[in-house]
Amino acid sequence: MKIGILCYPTYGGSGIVATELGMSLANKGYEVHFISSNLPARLDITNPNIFFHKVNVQTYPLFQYQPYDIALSSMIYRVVNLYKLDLLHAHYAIPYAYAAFTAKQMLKEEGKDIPLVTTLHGTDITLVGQHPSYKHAVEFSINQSDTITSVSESLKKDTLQIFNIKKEIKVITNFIDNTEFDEFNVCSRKQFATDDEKILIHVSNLRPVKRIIDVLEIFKDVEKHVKSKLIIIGEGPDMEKVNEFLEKNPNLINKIRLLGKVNDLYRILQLSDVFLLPSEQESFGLAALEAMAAQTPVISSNAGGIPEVNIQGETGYLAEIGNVKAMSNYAIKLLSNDELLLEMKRNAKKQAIKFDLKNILPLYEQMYDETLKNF
Ligand code: GMT
Repeated sequence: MKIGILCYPTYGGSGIVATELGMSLANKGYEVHFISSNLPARLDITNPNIFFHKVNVQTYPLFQYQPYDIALSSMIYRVVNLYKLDLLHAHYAIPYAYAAFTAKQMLKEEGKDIPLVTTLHGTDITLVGQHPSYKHAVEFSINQSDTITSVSESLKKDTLQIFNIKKEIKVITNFIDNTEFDEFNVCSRKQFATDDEKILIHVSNLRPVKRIIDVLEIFKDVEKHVKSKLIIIGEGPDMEKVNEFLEKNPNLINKIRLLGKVNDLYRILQLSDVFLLPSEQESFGLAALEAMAAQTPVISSNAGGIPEVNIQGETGYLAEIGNVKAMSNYAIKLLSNDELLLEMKRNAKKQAIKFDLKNILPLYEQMYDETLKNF
């Protein structure tokens, strides 16, 4: 089967899921064509079954905004025709489902068509998608998709509440390739902490929805009770808030390491003791699952789909959004009890195994087969 994957190339969760899915399909013999504005961050372009088609936007001085979506639908149309694709899979409704619908219309003019699968990832529904500037177009393009999937039950529920969706939404959860974690050599803890210190970690794109100040406040409280360090991985708009926090709390400067975007994320996750995810919204929380695959328990908010991934008292702890005190109390409890910490590390790994690629990939393959059969 020849599949066209439309996705964001960045480190964001939807791009990572799309890339990991495409690479796994390619390893199983599918021909996978990525259509994106840049080479996706984790894409192994040396795989002979993987093709990358960059969307080129012609800049023209008349335009205040360059029409990316038109260039994208033209590229989808061209790739489908040239490589005789069997199916398109849009990851994130905006603009991918919309651009794919337009490409399908162009194909129909020539008596051709191609099935479209749209996977909803989260903010395309809960944040950006419901803004009046996009809402009707998003609802329309989701309804025009031949198959709709969502990465969690919670996101499915939100989608049905926010939009008038006329088709079934199939939940296929995000996944993790545990082998990628198991094959890694762990970094030395000494690079980040002394033997008697615990390591807390947060990984995100530092957007407001991630509530980075909660991460910092949780650590500020934990650090008073448990000797510890905090590692923050990622870049984003709220980095300025981190700097302001450090200016107000200079005693924490040597206890918080800001690593920016790192490539060997897994190695650092593996030496961490607790992953903090106090998000305002999270359709699934792939970052939490990655932490669990690295045997790191999670202390999180109970936003969106997080409770489907992080299990209270088993793989970590959950509290109401913004309840910093509860989250820091949980962290203190966990980090002060080595036996409990070890048990939760083991449970976290068991949970990651439930979401392993080998369990989820067949669900995607089955969904593709059904989509083609019903087309
Ligand atoms: O929030 C992010 O870090 C990026 C965002 C995205 O759109 O790429 O992630 C969303 O999709 C991920 C993959 O399905 C989910 O694991 C994240 O929970 C979801 N983010 C939100 O819902 C805020």
